[in-house]
Amino acid sequence: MLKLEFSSRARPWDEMVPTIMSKRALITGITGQDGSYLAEFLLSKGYEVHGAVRRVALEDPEHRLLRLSAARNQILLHAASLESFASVYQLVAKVQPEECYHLAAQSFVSYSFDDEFSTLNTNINGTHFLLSAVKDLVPKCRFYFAGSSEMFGKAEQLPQTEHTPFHPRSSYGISKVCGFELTRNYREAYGMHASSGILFNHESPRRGYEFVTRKITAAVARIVAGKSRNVQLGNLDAQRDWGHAREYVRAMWMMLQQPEPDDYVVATGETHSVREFAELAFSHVGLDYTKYVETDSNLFRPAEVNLLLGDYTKARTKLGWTPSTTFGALVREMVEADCRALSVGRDMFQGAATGSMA
Ligand code: GDR
Repeated sequence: MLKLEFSSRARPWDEMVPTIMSKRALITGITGQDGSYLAEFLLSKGYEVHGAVRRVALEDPEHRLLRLSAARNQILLHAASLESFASVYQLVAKVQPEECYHLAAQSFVSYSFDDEFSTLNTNINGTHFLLSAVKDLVPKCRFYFAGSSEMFGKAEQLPQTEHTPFHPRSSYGISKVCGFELTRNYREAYGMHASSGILFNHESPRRGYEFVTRKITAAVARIVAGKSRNVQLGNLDAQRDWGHAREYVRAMWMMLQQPEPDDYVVATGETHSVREFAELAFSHVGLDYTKYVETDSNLFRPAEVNLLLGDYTKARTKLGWTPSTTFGALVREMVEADCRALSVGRDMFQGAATGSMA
């Protein structure tokens, strides 16, 4: 945290010099993959970082705050429930943020088919409550909403841009369209600096185990360690535009530094199937994925999003943002991290360790 204050030896005219204070940011969803990278990034920029967490997270920090271990002592955490307007209002009143990053959501698409009602309630109300509280209490606060490529769903264009019509295929996707429209409406109706990132899939060693990439890389490590024999997956033919989460949080911050609020696609411009991901992950430890991957029809979704590919031209030209981690480097980093956690695989890693797209 950067905070310059005058010493007792300050001279009278020093009062003319403005005190440099750090900016105050509030992150919802700070315990997740993106929240933890964003917290670290904002700290590196000298921000005072506040995070909203569930009360249970404070009661079980060893597990629930694991991703925050590097930043834990430098951030301020507040127990809050995004399902209660009163709680959100109190949170914003207490923190008085200058930038607010709203990342918290029920973010697992598969689960949204099991419980549409809670997904819609939590995701839509959470965004609405926060926007409303920010408008009332800190109207100059810059607001970021975590939109998603799932809003494109059964996409009508390839690649997808900020102008591609939405056709969500799950209650999760619908909730994100609603949050996106709420954010746009608060921008237009109340003049708020409110922006949405339309982020395509972004992964890292901090990804939750329920998502397909981490499920695969964790399975590779367990198989190498002799703890598992195989892994069950659903639709191997789904194609996604996969980038690195650490780079995507930088784009969030860049959006809030612009003079005008706007919406941006954040993607790599490259798409790969789940099958390709599995093939590469297993081949990195010298294994043939066909011997270990089984398909389970129960893991197919009632309505699938088959192909996502993002065009990030606007983010590149207006924000100056570009991705740099290749698909191969992302898969490798995740496999190696999972293998390292089980102390296996070091002598098996295949291929050169180049991480850049350039
Ligand atoms: P997604 O991510 O739904 O794209 O949303 P996920 O990793 O869950 O699925 C990607 C694709 O893989 C297929 N798949 C499986 N998925 C899971 N989870 N488990 C499996 O066993 C499996 N087998 C095949 C899926 O059918 C799908 O096509 C992610 C989330 O982070 C969202 O919150 C975010 O908004 C979007 O990315 C951008």
